[in-house]
Amino acid sequence: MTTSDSLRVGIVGVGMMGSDHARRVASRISGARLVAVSDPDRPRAEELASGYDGVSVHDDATGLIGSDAVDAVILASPGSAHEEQLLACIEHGKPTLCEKPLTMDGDSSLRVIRAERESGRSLIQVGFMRRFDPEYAELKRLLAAGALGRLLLVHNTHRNKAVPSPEFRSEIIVRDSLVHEVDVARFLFGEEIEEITVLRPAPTSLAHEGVADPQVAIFRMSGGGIVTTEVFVNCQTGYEVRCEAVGERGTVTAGLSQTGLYTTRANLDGDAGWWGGPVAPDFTVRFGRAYDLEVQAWADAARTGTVTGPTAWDGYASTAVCSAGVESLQSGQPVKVTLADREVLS
Ligand code: ISE
Repeated sequence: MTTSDSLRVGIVGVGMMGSDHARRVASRISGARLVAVSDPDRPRAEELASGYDGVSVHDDATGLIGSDAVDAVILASPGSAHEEQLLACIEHGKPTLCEKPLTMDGDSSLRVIRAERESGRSLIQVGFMRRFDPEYAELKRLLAAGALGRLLLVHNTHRNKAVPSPEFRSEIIVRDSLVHEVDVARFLFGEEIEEITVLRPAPTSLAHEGVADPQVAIFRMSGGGIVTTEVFVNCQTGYEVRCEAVGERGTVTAGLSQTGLYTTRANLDGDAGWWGGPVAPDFTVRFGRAYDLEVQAWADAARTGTVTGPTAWDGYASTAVCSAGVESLQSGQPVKVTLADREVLS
């Protein structure tokens, strides 16, 4: 395609994230347009398509991926469906933005990397949107410019108001939620994670029966730095995601300003007033700008046949760390992370 053609985008999976991306591609991304959707829940896909002009509905992901009317694909389906769908995207040479996790374990992620390498083209970007959040991006820029000196520690907070599905078990918290901070750690340090420990404090009574929530993860980076992360997916208040980097000569925190307006209010029930502001209800709100920047960067790169965001390797490395994390969650012990050799991977 030439750079003047607009990228015809198909979206696989139109749940919360897929429908959010559909709105984005249809209205806010330049050089791209929404042309197709698919979802196992066909009425849901039809309802979404009916809101836009010229969007076709496919019975299944394979049909959408193989369609000549689709140039590029966003995979917003569950992680367990990704391997097969990614292999189809590679086979058809379609640039793909794949929501995290890349796949559910290291071996399947490696199969995807190998297929992409064999195709001779860079096709896959993984949906680690925090890298595109203006504050996280500025934090990374400050670190790279040496403003804090050497990076020593990172402390992350990752809270969701609640997860309605009882299927969102303890392991899923690691693979689907903690995976973001796995990527943040690799991104900020520019190193791999060597060892992971996932602790289970006494759980909140508001989690589903038997679910370890909250969790506290500790990563040891290859250069010796340490990253701590609290993940708490039933915190009740809202979506709170922050990251504090501690360097030799200072600290920087991203995510404190997510509340929007600072307000003071009279308290009608008592004599003292309130100060504060709203907490974002969910990730589509908190990271709305980051998703816009992420999808724009993906579409721009796809139109020129490149990938500039997180790659399949980033997806593989984070999946491998999460598999070790699940092992640690079960044993309570630190678990070493073993990655394939990136250079000799064939
Ligand atoms: C969800 O899939 C996300 O990606 C959100 O960013 C994360 O906060 C949430 O816990 C995940 O379930």
